[in-house]
Amino acid sequence: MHLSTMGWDNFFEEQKQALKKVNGRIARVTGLQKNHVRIHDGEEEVVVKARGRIVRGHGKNTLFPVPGDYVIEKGGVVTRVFARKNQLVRGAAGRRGKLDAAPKAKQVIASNIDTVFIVCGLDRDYNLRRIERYLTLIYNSNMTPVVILNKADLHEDSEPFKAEVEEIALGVPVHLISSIDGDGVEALEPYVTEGKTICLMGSSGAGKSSLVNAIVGEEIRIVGEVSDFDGKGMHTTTTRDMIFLESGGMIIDNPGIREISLSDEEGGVDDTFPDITELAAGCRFNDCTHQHEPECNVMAAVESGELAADRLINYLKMRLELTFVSSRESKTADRIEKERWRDVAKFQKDAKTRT
Ligand SMILES: Nc1nc2c(ncn2[C@@H]2O[C@H](COP(=O)(O)OP(=O)(O)O)[C@@H](O)[C@H]2O)c(=O)[nH]1
Ligand SMILES: [Mg+2]
Ligand SMILES: [Zn+2]
Repeated sequence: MHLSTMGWDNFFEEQKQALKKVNGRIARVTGLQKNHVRIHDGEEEVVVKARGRIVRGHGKNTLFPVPGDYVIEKGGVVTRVFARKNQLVRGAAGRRGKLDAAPKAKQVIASNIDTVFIVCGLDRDYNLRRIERYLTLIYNSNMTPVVILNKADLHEDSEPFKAEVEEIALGVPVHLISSIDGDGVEALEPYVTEGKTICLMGSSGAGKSSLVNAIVGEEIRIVGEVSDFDGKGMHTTTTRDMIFLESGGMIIDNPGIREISLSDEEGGVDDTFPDITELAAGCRFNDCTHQHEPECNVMAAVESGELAADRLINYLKMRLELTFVSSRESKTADRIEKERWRDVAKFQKDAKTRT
């Protein structure tokens, strides 16, 4: 293996050329735990330290390495993190029900990703609203999503699930697969060609590790394993998150996402709900909240059956959640929480009485 087959390209080469000299070796981060980083330089994989909690990055930025990063390591210590092409960011989550509910800092989970696989099991895991949340997070991170509906073997006909997801994930490829018997897995090959990096997202039990095994054709990941994270979403042991495929592609499994919360600087909610954004253009008021205003085109679409009430409810929930995240006023968390749900509850009630 060579760095260039590990996704290293001109974007990083230019950064390297801008350095006076490379003091150490260049490698890619394949896993991490608090102060330890697992790196692969194309020849060997070693566990090294990230000095303190912060490492000198590109220019004046300080970056803590995450899986997918390219770094310079010297003498067992990571000394530099190359600037990222993109980063998967878990939004700031307020600690609910506590007085000190200041939003936590945003957390970077993985970087330099070409495609994110949203893995969803066609069992109890199946949840359209959760898929919408993942989509928003991925769009906010400037990445390309693909939905993988796993465990298709549990149903005689799983096509209706696909159709349903396609309806909410507009323009996003949706694949039906079974990791257990390998059905549909070959359709994922175009995403994992040489130098491409995939990141897996999805609930515990969705079948992410099984999918890795199905793609590799060997039991290299432990199925049924519940990952061991500390409060910051970091592994408590230095596990290997990045898997190198024979095709030259890479898959990051378990990069430290257990729950999703959102931030919305890039308009990810609107990207996830383009149908609602379009309908909203027909509302009488520019700042219509689509909850109680007269001549609201969005509510009209729900009433006529053109837009699913559930979809609007999820959209409103996400909007409220984002308001919550950005709300740094002196209100107590309880108060914000109450307000946050009041409007949704009212809408749900209204929607029921309307239909
Ligand atoms: N029926 C069925 N079960 C599956 C499939 N893929 C995974 N599972 C089961 O789902 C459970 C969780 O799988 P795992 O790969 O550990 O999920 P992870 O937590 O997302 O990594 C295990 O019991 C697997 O055997 C599938 O395609 N079909
Ligand atoms: Mg797993
Ligand atoms: Zn409206």
